[in-house]
Amino acid sequence: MKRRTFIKNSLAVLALAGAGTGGLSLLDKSGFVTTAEAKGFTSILPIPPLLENLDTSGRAASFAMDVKQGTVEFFPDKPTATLGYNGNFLGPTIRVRNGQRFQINVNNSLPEVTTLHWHGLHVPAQWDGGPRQPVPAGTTWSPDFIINQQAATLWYHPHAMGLTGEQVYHGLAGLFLIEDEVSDSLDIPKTYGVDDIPLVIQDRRFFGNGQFAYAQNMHDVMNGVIGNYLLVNGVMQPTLTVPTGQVRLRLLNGSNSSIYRIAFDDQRIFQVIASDGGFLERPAAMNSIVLSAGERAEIIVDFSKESSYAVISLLVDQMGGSKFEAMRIAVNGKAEVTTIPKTLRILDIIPEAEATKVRGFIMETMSRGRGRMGMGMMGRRLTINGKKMNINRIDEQVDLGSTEIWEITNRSAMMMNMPHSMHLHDVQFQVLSRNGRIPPLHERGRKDTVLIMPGETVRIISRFHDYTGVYMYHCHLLEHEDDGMMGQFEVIT
Ligand SMILES: [Cu+2]
Repeated sequence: MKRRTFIKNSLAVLALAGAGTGGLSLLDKSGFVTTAEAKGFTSILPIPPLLENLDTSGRAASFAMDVKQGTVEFFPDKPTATLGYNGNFLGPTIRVRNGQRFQINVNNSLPEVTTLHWHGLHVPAQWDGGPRQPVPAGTTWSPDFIINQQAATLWYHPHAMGLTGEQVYHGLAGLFLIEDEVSDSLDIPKTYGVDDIPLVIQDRRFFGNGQFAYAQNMHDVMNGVIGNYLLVNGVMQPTLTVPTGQVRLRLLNGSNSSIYRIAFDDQRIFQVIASDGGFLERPAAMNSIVLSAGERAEIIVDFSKESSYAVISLLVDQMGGSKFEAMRIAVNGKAEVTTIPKTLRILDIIPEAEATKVRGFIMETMSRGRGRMGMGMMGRRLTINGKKMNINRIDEQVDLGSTEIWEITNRSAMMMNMPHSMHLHDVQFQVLSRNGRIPPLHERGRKDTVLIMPGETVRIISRFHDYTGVYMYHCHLLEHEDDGMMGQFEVIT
């Protein structure tokens, strides 16, 4: 991961050069703020408000979402221009039930086009919210569909052509939780904001005037826009107070292009109970977990043995970049849940023999034979199967009702050892293998986004059921996606 050391080293050197001036004045030559002046963990972790309608009488859950501009004072007296859903930064947590009819009016109050993509949702193509469903400035888009999948921690964010990275960076993202009879019946922490805690983890960098330093120069496109400040639910260095018992954390790597290794300062073991698309068969014990941009995991952490007011730190290692003390967790109060179940749900395993087709996808940082440094590479870098996104071209056609294996290879050229994060719309897939090996326990449930390291081949299997139409597959490093590392598959009858 040499790719990020350039930024990091240059920032570190310049930060040292400016040491002593304090706070916001520590800038490097490019004008980025380079020191994380401590907030001292004095802020309380904000919990995004719930947008839900638990009426199960058959009526639709109807919501309104305003996509708007705002400001946030990440630094005193330097308001940062932001974007938010129904607020200044990030959005509410939508919570629905499997089988519920979901209606929402998405009103675009921005001066530019946006879209709203339901990341991980199995929805009709017309309501997917990808680049094919633009919501022009000043208009309203009104999806209406039936929730048709198991309990999971999903999320939503904009996905307009070439604008995804910038809009997400400025604050457009929120969680989307689905509950079902299994999540109801399991004896796991499920009181939202008390022992069931959403954590949207993102990094940002800032200019000295407090504005987000979002650029798409060539370096940032290739490496992703990597931040030197860490936000959890939109706040730097917050503290969360939890009860003395089992606590469920719903982790989202909501960064644009970072890969996070998440752990606790005492290296404690926690139980991973869910991947992107829902519960695992049984909890997987780990003491750190890697999430690439767009991936989620639900973990349960045992705080039952802590004394009152014990403080544990959540650490986020931006692999190849900075290491952050992201958040502190103070333990206090009566436990709601003290033990967790040994089994979670029967996995609906997709047998390999069910697949009728195998497709290959090469994610490449530089197209072979055209990779000479110079003008020739400008339009060709970051491709899938040698192509960049073209909204007028369907790259793959898939039969409705079929099961397919997709073999995805990260073939990074020399000196361009770039990880990628492959995301498919429409489906929740199952990982068959990583470089020929069975994936680790926590990757054996349903997923919609998968990290593919340089040189790796990951085989996934999915069922293309229920809906026809055009969907995207793309790298979820958002600067790669915006540069065209994306293709379209059409499900046909
Ligand atoms: Cu990528």
